[in-house]
Amino acid sequence: MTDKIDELLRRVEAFRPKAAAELEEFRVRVLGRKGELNALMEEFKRVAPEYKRELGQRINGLKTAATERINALKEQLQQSCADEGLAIGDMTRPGTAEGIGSRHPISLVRNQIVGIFSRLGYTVADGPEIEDDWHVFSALNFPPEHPARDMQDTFFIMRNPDVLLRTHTSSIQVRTMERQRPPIRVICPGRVFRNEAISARAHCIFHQVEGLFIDEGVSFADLKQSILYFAKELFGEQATIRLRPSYFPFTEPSAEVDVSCNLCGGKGCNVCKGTGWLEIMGCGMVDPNVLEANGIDPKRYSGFAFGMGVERIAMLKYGVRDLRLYFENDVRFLHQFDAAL
Ligand code: 2U9
Repeated sequence: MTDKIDELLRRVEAFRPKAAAELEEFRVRVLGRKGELNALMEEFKRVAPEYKRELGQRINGLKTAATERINALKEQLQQSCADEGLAIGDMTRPGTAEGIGSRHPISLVRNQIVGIFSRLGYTVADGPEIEDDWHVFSALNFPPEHPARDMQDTFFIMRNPDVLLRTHTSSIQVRTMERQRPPIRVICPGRVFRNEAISARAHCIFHQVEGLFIDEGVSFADLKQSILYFAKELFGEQATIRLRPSYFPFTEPSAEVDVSCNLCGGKGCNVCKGTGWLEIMGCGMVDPNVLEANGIDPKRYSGFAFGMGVERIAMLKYGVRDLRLYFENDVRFLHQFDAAL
């Protein structure tokens, strides 16, 4: 019985009516003739004499607390109606607007990126976050001594070197190649995990979107034109790109892609550090070793792949200076994206 009394007391204290009718309904339910308090009184009659004193005091306390709270709430409601010059029960009173949430900036930007490639004919693919060595490293031409395989860089589960959190979404493309023959055209969004210290520029969890296109006769020119189309769709028609040579184990040749700075129009500012360019992604022609390891004949087929960090793209697009803001979920930050797509 003590539990029941305490539970009702908690409900009384937590009750926040929006309208007088709601308060009256609550009052009848708690204090009315057939209400919850009287039901407790009935139960009290059957309580053993040695418990009567303590329980009686508790029920009386509950009755006083409920009456006082309901009266106070009634006064509050009357006051707020008086402030607005309206009477209780006035059906013309404006309603109370419920605040609704908005999409997270990472979801917004991921959807934009995926939408652009979907319109180019890519299908969206998904895969597990907990992976094995083959799908994250070996199938992608990572040599056994590559530093990414190190505990310093990768989260292994239960110290098992074959159970790990994926460090890139490339494992989704590997799984796509297992079940599909070329032509393959997939876009793979997802969360990835790296053993990194958290700072304004790095996080141990972030989001990637990667793409893979394999068919007969796919060339570097196809790659460049696809990326240019993507950059113009995302940053505007004025955007241009440049490719700088780079290295990844899974692509050859490989390149880093820069887009012309959308803040200074390429003249140079503090965001692009005076260069006029912002790095947005990496890309390259799929290494023949990768095609072969995944059962695709490199003499017949070629392909390109690309990958980007969604947090980074969102930072460049919306001028976000600190990556940690994405993970704090402070509504004052999130509501700034209400108007975005
Ligand atoms: C297969 C073959 C090739 C995916 C690629 C990149 C280049 C790249 C980084 C961008 C910033 C990761 O988020 S980041 O740190 N990615 O530069 N990713 S090409 O290449 C693949 C994937 C799958 C089978």
